[in-house]
Amino acid sequence: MERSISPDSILLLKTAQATGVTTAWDRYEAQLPQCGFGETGLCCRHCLQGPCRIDPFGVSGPKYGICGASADVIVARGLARSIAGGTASHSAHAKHLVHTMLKFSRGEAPDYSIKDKDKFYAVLQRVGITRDGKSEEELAGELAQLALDEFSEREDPPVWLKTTITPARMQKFEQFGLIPSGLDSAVAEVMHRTTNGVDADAVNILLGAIKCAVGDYTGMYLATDLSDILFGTPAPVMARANLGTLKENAVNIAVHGHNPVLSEVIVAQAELMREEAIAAGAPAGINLVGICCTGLEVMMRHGIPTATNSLSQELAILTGALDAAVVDYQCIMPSLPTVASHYHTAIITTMSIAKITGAHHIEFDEKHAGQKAQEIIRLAIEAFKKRDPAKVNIPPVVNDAWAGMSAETIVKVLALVDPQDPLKPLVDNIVNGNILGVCLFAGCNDVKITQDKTFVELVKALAAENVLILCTGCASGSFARHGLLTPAATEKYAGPGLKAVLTALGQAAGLGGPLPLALHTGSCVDNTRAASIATAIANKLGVDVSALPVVATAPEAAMEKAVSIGTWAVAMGLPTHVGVVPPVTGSPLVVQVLTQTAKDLLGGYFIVEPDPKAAAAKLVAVLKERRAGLGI
Ligand code: BF8
Ligand code: SF4
Repeated sequence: MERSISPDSILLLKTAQATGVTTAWDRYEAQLPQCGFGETGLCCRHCLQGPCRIDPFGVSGPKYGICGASADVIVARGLARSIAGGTASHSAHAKHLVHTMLKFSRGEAPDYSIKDKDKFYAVLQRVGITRDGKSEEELAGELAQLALDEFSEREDPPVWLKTTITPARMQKFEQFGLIPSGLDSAVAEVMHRTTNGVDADAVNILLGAIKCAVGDYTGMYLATDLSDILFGTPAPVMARANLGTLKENAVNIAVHGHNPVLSEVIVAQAELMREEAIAAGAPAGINLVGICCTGLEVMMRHGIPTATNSLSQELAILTGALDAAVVDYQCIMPSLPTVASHYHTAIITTMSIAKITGAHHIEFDEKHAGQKAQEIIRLAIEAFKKRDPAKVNIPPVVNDAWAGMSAETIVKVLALVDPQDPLKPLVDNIVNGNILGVCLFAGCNDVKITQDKTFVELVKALAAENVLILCTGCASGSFARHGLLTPAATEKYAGPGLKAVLTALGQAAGLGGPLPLALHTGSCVDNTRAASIATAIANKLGVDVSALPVVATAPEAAMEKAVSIGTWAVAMGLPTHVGVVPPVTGSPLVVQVLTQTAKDLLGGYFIVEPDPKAAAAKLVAVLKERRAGLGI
């Protein structure tokens, strides 16, 4: 199988081969064939009597685990635990932001401030906190406390859930018992009910898993709100992409991971430390680039280039020009220090919960944020001094990429066409058929799929059918690296109706051309930005999200976080495509619930289709079915 269609990845994979450096692709191939029990979800290790394995063909092998768990129960429990893993990740990210805001409110985080006051006031109003002459710090403290209360057990539905979804969706969640009592308790409940001897009804387990995923949505919404308040709501910004954004004559530092709490301070300090880098022999100073979602956060807010994605993160080191990778948490390969041992690159971990053997560790804390960021940058400058010029091999691949398309930005652009009723131009163009529907691209790169191939083929096929594209996370990174976040891509790939709409909006926004083919809506936690637009449209039309011609896709999904996001997208009523077969095929019942029964209960459901052309055809058919349902 071809490993990647990304030119910079292809070039550096050759370097890896020539120099004997092992990458994720090599380790994947060394695993093949992967375990069939694991692939079908039929392996259970939830107690020490296991591992138990069920015969996937139902022929002569075991049909039950030692405790009597069936294939359906084992598969459902495995999926539920993945969703709990994803939810725990996003919720921990959100909680980190809550603590930062709390520290700010107490004067214990001097490097932070309320950057976006408009959003601050809008969120306060939405969650029901009155301003009443209170100071900014007092209000921040109240908001942080309310947010913190979302995590533990509470009697009322989570505030960030009930204030952000349609009334009809809220009713549905009540009807099916899908409202989590708290974000942490949602995860804990799944861990409890999936342990040996608790929930042994596959459908009930799946409902519990969906409830947890609704908690995932809630935590993600909260994280995006607090990030925008503390660091600014993204506005349109032209950035660049690919590993060609590394500079031979600069100290190159990659910020990698997910949470902007540290990377925002690094961006600020890097400006101040330029002279130190120049004095060390780097005439271009400090060049910050991003990897994964931390990278996308600073791309959205500061135009910092996105160098590469999760799957190809090791390749950044193989350029020989990366002086440091500063990581926080999630999607960071434990292999980074091993790859870096062939080069001069400093791998710097910063979180107490996310250390890697062989990396430097500089523990970050909000109280000393600026000082810690300086320490980190100084370590990068020291590493730069050890760079071997003979090993520098930066692929000459750079693409332009527009970012910063937050929900607020999209509404502002639409308001240029109709200031009284900003959503009207979008709704009108959906009704008149210029736009067939909307597709949110999310999720990862997955080593099981040629990197970026499904992303690129699927987006081109959907855009040609006049589907408006939003993207987040590694989908945004992938499109950025292939020049698809540009007006030129719109000219080339958009169908006539979509092109006309994007051109009218781009001209209204003063771009002198169309908006980019795909609107980069943010990092993975920012998937709720797209959900908020769908909710606003649904509320405007007086329908539920499940009636709208809106779909989601994670064509190259890899992580548990992608599973939890996909599941809440389904819970919200969105048909959701996945291009990688998840480990559920060992249970026809689970497959049926996810792909069919969910449609009857929630409106949303999973569509599993690895082939991009077939996936495009299925998604277009779904959008047409939704349009027919609305009578348009
Ligand atoms: O949260 S898309 S590989 S980087 S999990 Fe990870 Fe997947 Fe990328 Fe960001 Ni999201
Ligand atoms: Fe086996 Fe049941 Fe234990 Fe799972 S929980 S390992 S199926 S005995």
